[in-house]
Amino acid sequence: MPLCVYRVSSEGSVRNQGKLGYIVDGRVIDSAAAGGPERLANALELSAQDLKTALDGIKGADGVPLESVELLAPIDWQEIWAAGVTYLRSRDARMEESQEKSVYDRVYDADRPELFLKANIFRTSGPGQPVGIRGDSTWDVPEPECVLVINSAAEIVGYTVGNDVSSRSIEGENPLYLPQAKMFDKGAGLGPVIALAWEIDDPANLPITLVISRGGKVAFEGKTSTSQMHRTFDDLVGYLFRYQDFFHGVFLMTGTGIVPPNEFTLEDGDHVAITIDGIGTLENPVVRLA
Ligand code: DO4
Ligand code: MG
Repeated sequence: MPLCVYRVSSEGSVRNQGKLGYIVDGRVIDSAAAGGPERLANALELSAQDLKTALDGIKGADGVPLESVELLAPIDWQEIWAAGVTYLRSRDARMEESQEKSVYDRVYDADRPELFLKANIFRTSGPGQPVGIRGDSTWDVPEPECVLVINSAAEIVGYTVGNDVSSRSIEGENPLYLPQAKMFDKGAGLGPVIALAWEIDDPANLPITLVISRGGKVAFEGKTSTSQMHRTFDDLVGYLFRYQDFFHGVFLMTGTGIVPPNEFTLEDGDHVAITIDGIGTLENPVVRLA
């Protein structure tokens, strides 16, 4: 029974008119109307136990069929942060693309992880909405990542699917260009829903698949699992919350373990599907930003 952010018609803005929904047996319950948390931010201000209690209290309320709503990126006031080089495959790919190989090798083995600010709601695409590739980049990839949904008390209360769309040509030229390789309009994909932490049996063992289609044919397909991560989720959360608070909660992309071969780059019109077992599939078309 996951959480979602949704709208019931095409009226209103995709970015700020989303309601918090609780999906029970194929119905979407309007959390605010049913007496639950009004927005995602309010849900993430609660402890995990209080959120569970609040959702238990509304699960019998009336809802509308899931097919009748438009799912939006499941985010409101939170920042999206990201961890890098948490899988061996990511370390190897960065060392191949970069002129500064040792920074990736060193961070893979260091105690302190690589953490960077990735996006907010205004740069994030929900299910079915286009993700962007930069007009000034020549080598672009999707990065399929398990995303932690963390409350203000640093508890992991949910998981969603993320796409850390990245420019390999810009990051490869100089690691100091990382913010430009990572942050741009439509540069993050998120959704389709937030699976609640207490409903996921083994988050450290979730299969992740990526399928990129071009002209109706599969152009690349890859698989990994969160079991291949070189760090634990708790370790990443611990570092993220060092010396900073997230009053409305925060998202953390946990790094990619799937990187297409070096000759592959995303193109305008591609279709990206990322599946994490137990959470869902996030699908987005790709658009080259003008
Ligand atoms: O070091 C650059 C970013 C790495 C990254 O985003 C990842 O490993 O997923
Ligand atoms: Mg990444």
